[in-house]
Amino acid sequence: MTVEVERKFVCDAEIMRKLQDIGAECVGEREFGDQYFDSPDFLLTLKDFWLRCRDGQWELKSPAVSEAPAETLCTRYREITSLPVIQSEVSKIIRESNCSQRKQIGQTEDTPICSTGDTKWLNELGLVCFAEFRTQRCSYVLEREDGAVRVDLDRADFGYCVGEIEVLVPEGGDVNAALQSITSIAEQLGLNSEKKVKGKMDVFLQRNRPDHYNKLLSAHIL
Ligand code: V4E
Repeated sequence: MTVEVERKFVCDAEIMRKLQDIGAECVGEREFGDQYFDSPDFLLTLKDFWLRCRDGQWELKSPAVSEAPAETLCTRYREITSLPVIQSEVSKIIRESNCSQRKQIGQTEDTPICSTGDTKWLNELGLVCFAEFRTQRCSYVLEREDGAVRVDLDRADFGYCVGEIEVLVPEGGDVNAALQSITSIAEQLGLNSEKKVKGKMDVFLQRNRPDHYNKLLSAHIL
């Protein structure tokens, strides 16, 4: 389990030059496809849980609890990539939320929900894909005394571009140090906007799933 500490930023035409100027090394470009899943009544995302399959690789992001002070421009999410752990966490949330309905249709707490089938577990938990898009990503790495910082420049296939400065902190690691590294790199890159920048999902939902988007806005998730 790791914690992803991240700050998004608006990419301008100069960003690649600025990254080179501060010593960031381009480590490659790739394209990937994401599918995000939730129940039709948004049980996961309304709890700020994001279940994703990226080119066959599953990941669950959920809000990280840490002692580092709240900071509006950076997000912190716990990342889980083990499918059995993901299935167990997601089952728990769905079961807790649906407890009474499930009992009415004859299922009990002991009913096994996850099975080995490829996507059978999604059907069994009533999860559906609510967002699907592809991203072209150009990645840079900046080696610092306190560790490596990654900067990704993303272009989604629905025409939205966003940059991210990201540090992965191992379990129990120093989230504060990660926040400081990110802030220092943002300053070096001349990112002085105090406004939170929208992620790809924010823009995707706003354009394609306004009901879902408005529910998440009302719940202060986005
Ligand atoms: C956590 C989250 C979502 C899941 C996707 O996260 P994100 O880091 O935006 O996407 P991506 O493609 O860069 O993933 P990576 O390659 O880093 O794993 S979708 C919405 N959220 C919540 C969220 C939020 N509330 N505010 C901001 C600024 N970002 C994300």
